[in-house]
Amino acid sequence: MTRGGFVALAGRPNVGKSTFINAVVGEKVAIVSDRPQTTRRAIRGIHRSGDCEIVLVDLPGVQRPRDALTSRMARRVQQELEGSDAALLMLNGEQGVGPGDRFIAKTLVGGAVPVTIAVNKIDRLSTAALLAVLQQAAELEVGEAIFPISARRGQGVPELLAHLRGLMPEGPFMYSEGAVSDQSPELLLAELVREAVIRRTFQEIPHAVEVVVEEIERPREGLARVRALIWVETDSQKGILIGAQGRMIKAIGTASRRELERVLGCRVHLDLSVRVRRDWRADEGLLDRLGIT
Ligand SMILES: Nc1nc2c(ncn2[C@@H]2O[C@H](COP(=O)(O)OP(=O)(O)OP(=O)(O)O)[C@@H](O)[C@H]2O)c(=O)[nH]1
Ligand SMILES: [Mg+2]
Repeated sequence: MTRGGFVALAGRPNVGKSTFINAVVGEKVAIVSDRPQTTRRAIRGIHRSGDCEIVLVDLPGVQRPRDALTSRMARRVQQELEGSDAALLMLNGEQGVGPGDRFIAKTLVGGAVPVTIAVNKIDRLSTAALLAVLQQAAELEVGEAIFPISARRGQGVPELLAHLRGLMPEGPFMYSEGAVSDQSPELLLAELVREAVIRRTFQEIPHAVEVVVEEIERPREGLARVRALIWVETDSQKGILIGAQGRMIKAIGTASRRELERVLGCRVHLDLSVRVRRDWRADEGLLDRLGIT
């Protein structure tokens, strides 16, 4: 008999949820950055071992909603948590437990799904600091187990996975063998371009950017042509993204193309353009079409 289920990842922005998913899946399915609020959609990353399939659901970091975009992100987190078989509450060991973590923990207490806590980034901690943060995690009084991990280095990840496996109900596999995520190729490529943008921009720009891949063409063996639009909200943001003599957009293009070539396994011709799309974050119809639901 096989087992399998969904594990939803809850936690503040920037604690390392997407890094953890990539580590477990063994491939980059979710983009990562040191800016908060990188993840916008629930992304399913699939891990199969032996008779057990764990579908990890990467989620946006929980924060106070400011607009239609962040309201949808918050609602998605709630829905995914309710629909999963287990919740993994991730904490940033380097920062310790704060009010944001306590708020999320409260929403998980008394829910129908079992909660496990992961204290991440222990590669940055002394033994004394680790013990202190484990104590704080225990004081959240949620969850039946706490695992210290480093998503970046892999420490503690096998032990955590073994525990999660034990929580999965009996049932058939939901994804075919070798599947790593439920994202369309267009979405994955758009996300990789967005990651390149986020990593090179500051302040409000990472939040104001969305990327849409309009077309992936295969004109011949060994070559893909990808057409992508980078949306920003104002002309001044557009100016920054293009940069003096087009240097910024060129750097973004080079970095993105490298990632796209890695994923597609062939040469990529990337056609990038920057468009101003005012208030896209407040446009409910547009957010629907972007799959941010
Ligand atoms: N030192 C260290 N850094 C880590 C570890 N895991 C993640 N990070 C870093 O933490 C930052 C945030 O990682 P993400 O995986 O994007 O965090 P997230 O929780 O998905 O963030 P949101 O999508 O914004 O909610 C990145 O700079 C990662 O490289 C870890 O185990 N150790
Ligand atoms: Mg993330």
